[in-house]
Amino acid sequence: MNQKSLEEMLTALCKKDLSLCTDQELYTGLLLLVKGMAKERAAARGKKKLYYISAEFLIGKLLSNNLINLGIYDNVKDILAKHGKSLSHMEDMEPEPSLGNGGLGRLAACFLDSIATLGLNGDGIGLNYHFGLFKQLFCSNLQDEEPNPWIENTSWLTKTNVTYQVPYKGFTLTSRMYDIQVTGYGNRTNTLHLFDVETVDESLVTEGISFDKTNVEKNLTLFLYPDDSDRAGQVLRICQQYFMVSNAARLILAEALEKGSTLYDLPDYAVIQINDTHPTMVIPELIRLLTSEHGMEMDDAIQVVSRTCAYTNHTILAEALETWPMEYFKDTVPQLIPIMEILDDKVRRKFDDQSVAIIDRGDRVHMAHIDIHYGFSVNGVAALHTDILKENELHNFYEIYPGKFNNKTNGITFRRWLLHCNPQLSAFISGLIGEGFKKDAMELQNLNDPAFTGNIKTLHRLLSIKDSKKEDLAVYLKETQGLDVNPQSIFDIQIKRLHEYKRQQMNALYLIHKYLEIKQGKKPTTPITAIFGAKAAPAYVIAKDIIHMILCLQQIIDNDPDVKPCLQVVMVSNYNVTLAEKLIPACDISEQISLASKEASGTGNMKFMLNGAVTLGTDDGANVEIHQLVGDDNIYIFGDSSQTVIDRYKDGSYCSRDYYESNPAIREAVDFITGPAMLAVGCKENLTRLSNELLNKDWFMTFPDFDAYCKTKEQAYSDYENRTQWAKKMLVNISQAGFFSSDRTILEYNRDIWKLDEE
Ligand code: GFP
Repeated sequence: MNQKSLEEMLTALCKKDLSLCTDQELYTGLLLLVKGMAKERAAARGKKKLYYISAEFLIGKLLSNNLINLGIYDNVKDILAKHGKSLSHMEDMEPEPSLGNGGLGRLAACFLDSIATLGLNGDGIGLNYHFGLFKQLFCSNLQDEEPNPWIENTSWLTKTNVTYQVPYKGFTLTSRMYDIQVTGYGNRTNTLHLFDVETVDESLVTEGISFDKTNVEKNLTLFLYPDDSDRAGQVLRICQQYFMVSNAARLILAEALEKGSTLYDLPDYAVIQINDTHPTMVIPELIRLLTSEHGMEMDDAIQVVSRTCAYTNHTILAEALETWPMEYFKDTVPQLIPIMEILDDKVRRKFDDQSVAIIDRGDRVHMAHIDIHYGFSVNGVAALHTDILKENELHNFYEIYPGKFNNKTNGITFRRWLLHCNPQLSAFISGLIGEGFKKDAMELQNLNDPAFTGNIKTLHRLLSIKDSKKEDLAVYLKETQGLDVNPQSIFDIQIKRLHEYKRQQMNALYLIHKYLEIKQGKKPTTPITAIFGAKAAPAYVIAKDIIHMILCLQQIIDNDPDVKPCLQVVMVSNYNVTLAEKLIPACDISEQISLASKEASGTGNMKFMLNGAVTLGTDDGANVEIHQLVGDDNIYIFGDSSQTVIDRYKDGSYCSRDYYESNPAIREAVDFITGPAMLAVGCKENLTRLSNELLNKDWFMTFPDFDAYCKTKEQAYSDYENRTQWAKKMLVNISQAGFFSSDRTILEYNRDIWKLDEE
């Protein structure tokens, strides 16, 4: 579409001259424009369709991404500029849907983008949480939680006529489907279907994020991951999951029937990707519907469903592999019990091995076991992770079903994580190697050419882009959070969900160590700004204590004129996709320091490398593959190997106190947590609890890696001083990032699992 007709359309939608419109009116006009254009590309082509079911879709703001994918971003920007308006103001107005928690949900969003971009027939299915996860605030150096409303009168959601009856014990809920369009980059539009219940009552939420957890009709879709530390919370989660999959199952069957399926041939019409175990109940629910509503024999239904469903595992952490007491299902969705018992019975007859049972001796249902027995594919999300699944965590299953297991190393969409968040870098790359990388990310490899990596001018241009992104971030943090950061310092960034295995606490211990060194006069050559962004699950006490420690440290350093000029600690509040889009392009050092074997993949690591940050990390998750691609010289790897860690867990020999006793640096840092400086700004109970946790448990083994971490980090800081050499590392990282495009990942899913027609 040409500029003139675009302008006319926008003017018609805004109903007045663009220069007379408020930003809000323009935002609404643009939203309607995009929705209209996206609709024209919607097409239900192809017999077979993928249904990607996920509890989370961390889609981020949609306006700019859609404009880019529709190919009109620059045109719209120019049209607005002509009328004295700025597109970035409209971007700022958009509320960010908070429909995800971390990497799991962001991966789902990247996948939707790539599925549409590759012209594949595939939709997402999830829930329409009114208040999303939660909004994070800091108060007295502690995390506070508030609802995060994001749905506005005119929003990306479109109300549909699709409704179903979802049965629970003692009551039935009427659902409603809302759609969000997913525009592919220069390709078709798919859909994200979000189910909701019309009886939801937002006024139920009173203090913070607390609400009556027992009133399912009114609370079902209020929050993503409501607190499940008690029975009511756990039952609510089962109700949410069942709502998601019961609606999904009905939609999938209806669409297949409409296209002429007999349902015995369902696998020719539908493939379901179960994203982590939250959607697992789709298996028994589909079997239930096929047998009770469509007259299919039980064995046939089990066969059909098993050939339709595939499962992705995202973690080896036992606590994250869901198991639910059978009793909870009896109290909520008793209609599934006979099916689950049959599924369990079939497994028992075949395998005399408790470890692969669906219902264990304690009457708990192992959700992942349902997926593995009754799905046709089981995949991990990075090479190391899949190996660990095969060799350790799911070894007994791998022995039974070796052919089901496969790896799909995660990826990220370059539309959002390069073109949108870093147009300057994107233009720089285009200037060197042309535009081809935008469609085929592997073309980035052309950057790894001595003509570029050996060219001082090119390298210095790259550095100046990084500098400008750091300036932008500094301005943004000041404006939005009142934070002062020095753009001339090294930006060392760790942004991800707060979890002990991700080891934000190890980073904080290093910072204490560094603080103490500076106090003794050992100052870094270039000032350092350590930036954190992380939400802690509301009921995860130690995670909140870690946030408390970081915030206290931030305050201590802020008030210390000796240290502040050379070291700053900054924790941004309410870390979300929008903040990530600002932080990632500005990063020098990307912290990926999980305990080896524990981070299934990581995807932040990929976003950072794509934007020219250098990774400081353990040989874990996708870091392993990044390491292989960029080589030893362009990454900082430290710490125990995954095998060492696995062995150490097995032999149970780890004793954190031994390290504390024998390592003065560790002792000093740990003692500081409960020392006078911290107690002056922090809360004794939290700090003592955290210190005790480290001293008596340290389940994620920060102490054994501590020395190596400090040493490697110092090396990275020292290498940073040679700006040209550093720029070369940056460029090599960018050049090797192509493998981590989610387009590659999705092509592999399609080749090996989904087998949809490509358009
Ligand atoms: C989880 C895993 C990550 C993985 C993502 C996507 O993310 O290692 O990259 O899923 O597969 F832990 P989080 O939700 O923990 O961020």
